[in-house]
Amino acid sequence: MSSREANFDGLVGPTHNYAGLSAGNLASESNLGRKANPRAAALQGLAKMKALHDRGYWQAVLPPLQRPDVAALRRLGFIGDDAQVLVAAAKEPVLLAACSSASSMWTANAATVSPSADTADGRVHFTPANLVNKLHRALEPEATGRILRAVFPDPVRFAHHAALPAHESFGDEGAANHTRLAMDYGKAGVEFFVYGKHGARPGKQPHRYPARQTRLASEAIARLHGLDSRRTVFAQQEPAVIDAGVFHNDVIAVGNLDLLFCHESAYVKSMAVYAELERALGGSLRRIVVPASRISVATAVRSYLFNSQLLAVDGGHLLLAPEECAEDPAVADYLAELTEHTPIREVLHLDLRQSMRNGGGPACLRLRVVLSEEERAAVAPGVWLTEDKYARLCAWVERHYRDELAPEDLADPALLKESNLALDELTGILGLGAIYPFQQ
Ligand code: SUG
Repeated sequence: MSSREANFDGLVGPTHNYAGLSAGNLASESNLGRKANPRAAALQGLAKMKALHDRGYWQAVLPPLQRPDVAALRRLGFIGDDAQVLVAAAKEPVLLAACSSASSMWTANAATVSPSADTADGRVHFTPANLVNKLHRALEPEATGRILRAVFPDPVRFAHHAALPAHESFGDEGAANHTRLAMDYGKAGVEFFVYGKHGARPGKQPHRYPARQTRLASEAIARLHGLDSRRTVFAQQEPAVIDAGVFHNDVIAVGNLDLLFCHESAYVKSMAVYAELERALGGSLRRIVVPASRISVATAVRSYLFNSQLLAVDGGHLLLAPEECAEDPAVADYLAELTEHTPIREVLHLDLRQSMRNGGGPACLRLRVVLSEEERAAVAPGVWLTEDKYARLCAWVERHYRDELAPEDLADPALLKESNLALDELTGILGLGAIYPFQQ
């Protein structure tokens, strides 16, 4: 039975804002305090989902986590009813912002996923990322795991693991540092893990910004998922690029099927990495390696060229890039040539500016899950995007989301009420039942 790739996009939550929470993510740092537009953010994300659905791709929606996370604020010692907790927490704006971030929208960081063709027990395996490097993101894994279990419920087809131990040695950022290459979606493929540092041994690592992913974490996931070591490749990200703002591998590389599109500075000993991928793939790896002479790392980070989605089309690939790529002359020139002499047949630009200002481009907003037809039929049916679901979700956003939100608005008890009301209704639209703690 044929397998295909499905994209599970994170729906942007009602608290989307710019709190400058991610050191090493240049967009997040530079947009601190700017007013956000949660309504536009959610609609931009939905428009991306719709564009891919319209082109015939399997497209699904993952609901946002409940924010502000009042339970987390209580764990930090803020007391009283919900409104009192928020007012008290407002005196510690960094903590309130961390507990209010809509960062679960970047579902490339939700989990690492291995398709059933790659795993020893023939199930699709999921390990939620522990995201230990950033306080606001470290609050995600438990609830994310709960949502993944609700969306992929069948234990015969889907295996769910707990997030790795919440310690820096096992820093794990999920699919953002994991690429699956294969000659065909349904055939055993190569799982390619990229880490920033080892986790237990000293060695090459960035000086300025953190290496969020460790090799120890990637190795643990490969074991948990029952991957074949002959088809598993580990590579270190070049520390200098992390220091230049490449906080995840998906900011400097993207792969799909037998194609790898990356910057020449992405990896330590890149030639050896390509050779290993080629050997593991057992077929010829197609590579588009962009030299610094064409596009500098700084331009790649600014434009988010490599955070594009690479999708299979007849006889090649479609590149779904952020609009910022069309605005940068060097990137625009490069992309114009790309379709002439590479397997990339078409480039589609989309406006995802609201998410981009927090360092989240097209690829950050989606979790890729390769599924057979039977596995697809075992997914909670209500999460698939359809024409009708798209219309209902847009109307739902228009009804519940604010069009302006600043970090100081996070203490507003009305925002919590609005958000919970919206999420309660959303679980009905997606047919997911009571997934949020406030619904229990
Ligand atoms: O973890 N930004 C996210 C962006 C994640 C992008 N994901 C991938 N590359 N796959 C992060 O740094 C910023 C939130 C703020 O500053 O308000 C934030 O969390």
